[in-house]
Amino acid sequence: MTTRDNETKTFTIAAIPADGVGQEVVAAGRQVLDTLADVSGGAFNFDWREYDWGSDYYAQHGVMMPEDGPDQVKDADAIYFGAVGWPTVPDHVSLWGLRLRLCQGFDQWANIRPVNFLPGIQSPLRRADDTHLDWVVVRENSEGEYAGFGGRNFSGRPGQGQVATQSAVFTEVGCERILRFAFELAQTRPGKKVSSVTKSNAQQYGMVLWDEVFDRVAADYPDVETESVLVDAMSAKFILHPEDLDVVVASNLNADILSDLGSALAGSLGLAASANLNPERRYPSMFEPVHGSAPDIAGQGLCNPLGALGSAALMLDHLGLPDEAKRLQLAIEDTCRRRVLTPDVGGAATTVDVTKSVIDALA
Ligand code: GGG
Repeated sequence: MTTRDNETKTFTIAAIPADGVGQEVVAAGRQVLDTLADVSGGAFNFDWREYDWGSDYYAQHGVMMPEDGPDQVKDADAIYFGAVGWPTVPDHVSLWGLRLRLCQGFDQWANIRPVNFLPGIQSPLRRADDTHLDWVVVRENSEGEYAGFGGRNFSGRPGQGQVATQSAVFTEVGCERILRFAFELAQTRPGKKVSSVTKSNAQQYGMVLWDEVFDRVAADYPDVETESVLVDAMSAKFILHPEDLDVVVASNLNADILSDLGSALAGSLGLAASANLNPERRYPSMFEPVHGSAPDIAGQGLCNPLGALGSAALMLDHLGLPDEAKRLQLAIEDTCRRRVLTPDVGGAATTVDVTKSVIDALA
């Protein structure tokens, strides 16, 4: 961040729209954030640096991003990301070549995925008090099942007994930092509860270590209610007793799955925002909608920009602009209340209509 004339703060943001609808939602987010800067009366602005990395870049260069890509964005105040994945590139190649490379390279070990029930959006739960529901999934984002450990044997003999191993890695340091993060987040929320999710009856090494660290860390937060729940039971609880949830902390894979379930219950994956945080602020954090590139609707102006706009609100908070974050969140809620909605949440509006509605509510 730089300050000009002791007045205007300039935030350098690396925008990486990447694939499919990522292009549309990052464009929407940039417009909305520039509007907020315009109405701030010169208090701040954004210096956007856009990168053309992704599956098209792969088609030309054989890699999702250049070798020195992380170096190119390491000094940004934040990264604003779209979505990764396209049918022309194997999914594991695109994911590891771009999104996971940035998350792991920048030690963005805490992934925050709020589950927000917005006014005017019909939840499949169909409860009278849906809009009172609000919980947050905290995802361990650097190790666990996505540590990248494993290998393939006998791959030259397809159909004749190939073997693949994929190990989950749980370190005591990795468990402790994400669990403390969850407790500290819970202390800022009215619910003051942490639900820790594992499958430690079946995964008897790493997830038992997680449970043990959870019990040890919990003792330092006597004001926070706790529970340990197996992931299968937690999936049922999301649907049957969502009012019992506040902060739900889980390993990389379990939280990835649970956060999709949560956003579907809130009405649509298209609404879900997320922050990949390097809490020490040694490296830039990355803000992105939870959804992927949605090749089936990409380029048609039909995708829901609200997940990306909610992620922009999380980014504003991270940049030290909590009032602007709140203002953007209220503009999102206003748009939902007026039912300017894309088809995934039962409306007929386009991506541009929804973006314009949020901008109108801000201006
Ligand atoms: N904007 C999120 C995104 O592009 N997700 C694609 C994906 O497959 N992500 C897997 C993960 O979250 O680890």
